[in-house]
Amino acid sequence: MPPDGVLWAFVGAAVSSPQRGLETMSLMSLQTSDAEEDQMKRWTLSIMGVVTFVGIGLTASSAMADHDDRLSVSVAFGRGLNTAQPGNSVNHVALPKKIKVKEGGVVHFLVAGFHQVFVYKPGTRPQDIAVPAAGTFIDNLDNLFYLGINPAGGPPPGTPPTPTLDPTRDDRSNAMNRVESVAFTEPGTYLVICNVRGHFNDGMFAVVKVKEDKDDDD
Ligand SMILES: [Cu+2]
Repeated sequence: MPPDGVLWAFVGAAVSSPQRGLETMSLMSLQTSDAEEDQMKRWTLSIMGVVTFVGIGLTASSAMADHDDRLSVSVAFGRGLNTAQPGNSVNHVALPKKIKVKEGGVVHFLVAGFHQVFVYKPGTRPQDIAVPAAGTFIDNLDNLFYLGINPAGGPPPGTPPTPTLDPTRDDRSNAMNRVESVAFTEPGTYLVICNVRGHFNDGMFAVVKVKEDKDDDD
């Protein structure tokens, strides 16, 4: 067990920056006797050991979290139901715009409001999407990788959305608000768009970058 003074000194160093704590202690040791100086040196070494150990622990755990994050990634598809009023472009967004996932991973699209997830295979860019001049949906099926659930109900087409208790708020339906989990088993860059025409025109698209998994250590 370290002497009580070490723990106390460590708390002090952690509250300010560890470096400043050590500088302060170096100044103090100039004004102390040899015996006190020796003890101060031991404390300093102990503190440095503790700080290093804590640092290694934080680095290792954040690296592991990062690894797991890239196998199971959440994406906001719509900013949130509090911004989902009709005509409100605040909700016409996919975040983040650059989604990174490892090969064999899964992206969970957290759909908030009236949206439809379309994912295209590598090779399709936003400017390749042929947007019709009118209509609710784009429905460009060329090079499509994943066709998401239609927020207007279905399949089959024409199926009404799940009713809610409040008939004036059909945006609270769980036919619109849902999670769609999409697996990416091949590396490449995939375009994701909202198939609602006005939303895509507002910039509601993102890319999923699927990175080859070369790790053999797990
Ligand atoms: Cu949308």
